[in-house]
Amino acid sequence: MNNITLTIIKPDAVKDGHTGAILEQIEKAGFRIKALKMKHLSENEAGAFYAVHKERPFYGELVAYMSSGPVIPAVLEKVNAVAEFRNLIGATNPANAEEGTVRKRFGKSLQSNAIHGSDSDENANIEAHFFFSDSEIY
Ligand code: 3AN
Repeated sequence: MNNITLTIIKPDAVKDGHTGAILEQIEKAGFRIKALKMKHLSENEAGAFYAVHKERPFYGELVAYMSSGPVIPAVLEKVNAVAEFRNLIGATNPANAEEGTVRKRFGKSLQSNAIHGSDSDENANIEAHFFFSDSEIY
């Protein structure tokens, strides 16, 4: 357990002005922000980030969506961060997410589901370093 996770506030949630509310919910849930930035991913960068999903039918749409506007990636710290954060954000499909979760509050659809959370400690490290160098993580 490395106690960090990587989140991305996705393009729709940023565009719709939910960044402040989402960051507030994250901090109130006990996560410490170790790194934060705004970035507009190119299609190549979005494709590289989601390379694990390359064979999935929704890959092309996912890459187009994630490069459609600026996103806000952040490295977060909490004991058991990966699992705790996935509880906070809720199910991938907002329609199935529990009441009060970030995806229930701000997600619009399976694709535009407001926020990303790493799915393992290994991927949390890889994803954190996709967006941030060691000197940008505090
Ligand atoms: P999670 O983000 O909950 O770990 P993944 O890793 O299965 O879910 O999917 C990555 C992203 O791909 C999701 N956040 C969602 O935006 C998108 N996605 C997943 N399944 C579908 C689908 N069937 N159709 C369209 N987009 C999808």
